[in-house]
Amino acid sequence: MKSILDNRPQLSKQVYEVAEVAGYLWQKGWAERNGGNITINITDEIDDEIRKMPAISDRVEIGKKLPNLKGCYFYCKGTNKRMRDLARNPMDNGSVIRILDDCSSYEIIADNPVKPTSELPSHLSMHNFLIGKGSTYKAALHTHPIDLIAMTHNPEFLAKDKLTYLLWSMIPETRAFCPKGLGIIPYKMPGSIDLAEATIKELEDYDVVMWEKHGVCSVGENIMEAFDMVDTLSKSAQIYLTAKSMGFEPEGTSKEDMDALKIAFNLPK
Ligand code: 2HA
Ligand code: ZN
Repeated sequence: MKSILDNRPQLSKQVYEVAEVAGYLWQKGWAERNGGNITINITDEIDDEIRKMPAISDRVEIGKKLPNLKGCYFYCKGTNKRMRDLARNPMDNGSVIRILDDCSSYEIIADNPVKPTSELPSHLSMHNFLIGKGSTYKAALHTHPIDLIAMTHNPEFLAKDKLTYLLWSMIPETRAFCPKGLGIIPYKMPGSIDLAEATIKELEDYDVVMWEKHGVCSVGENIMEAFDMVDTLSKSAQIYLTAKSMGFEPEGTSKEDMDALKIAFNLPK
């Protein structure tokens, strides 16, 4: 079957990176059933031939006007599709959409009319926000990491930057590779515009945000970067939980050592 990826090595590379990460999400136990979603802004890879491709779906309302997305293209995981299937076959479990000129609707253009993720309002809001602030980030990831979600069931951890400092203090890499820390968003209905709006508000200060009792959202230059930040935070959460399960409260890196790290790595916070 003909695919939009045929003879487009750059576009293929990006989509197959998504497939690689989808496999990691499944292996980690972060992607039960259809859990989680990924979108990539592929507008830079779009040529005239793609621009002329006809729609293969009806026009669909996003539910929100997103002025920076006019004429943009995204690869999106499909709603109800499984990460473990996407890992093997990204173009049957996701599709390419074009944002229309009204900036509030989209159509699917390739390869199959697979309806995009239920979290499309949050994902597209994040991309709209990123473009608006001149960011070169192209990837948005939402996933369900067991350890990090479990931590959001403790109201004490939901105070601003409480989890950030706790997780940073478990292993120095976490502060170095997730230097803005972890934003917290109180529970909201999955897939809602409310959740989308709360998410972009937190992205002002963070690259990774927790959706209380639901999951994590992260943004990055590419999907590997977005994944690595969540993976690093999850490693810290596991160190914390392992110490607790051995019966003691982990000591955490001292304030002096944390401050020295901040200076040595020239970290923002
Ligand atoms: O795609 O994870 O939040 C399924 C979800 C919705
Ligand atoms: Zn989810």
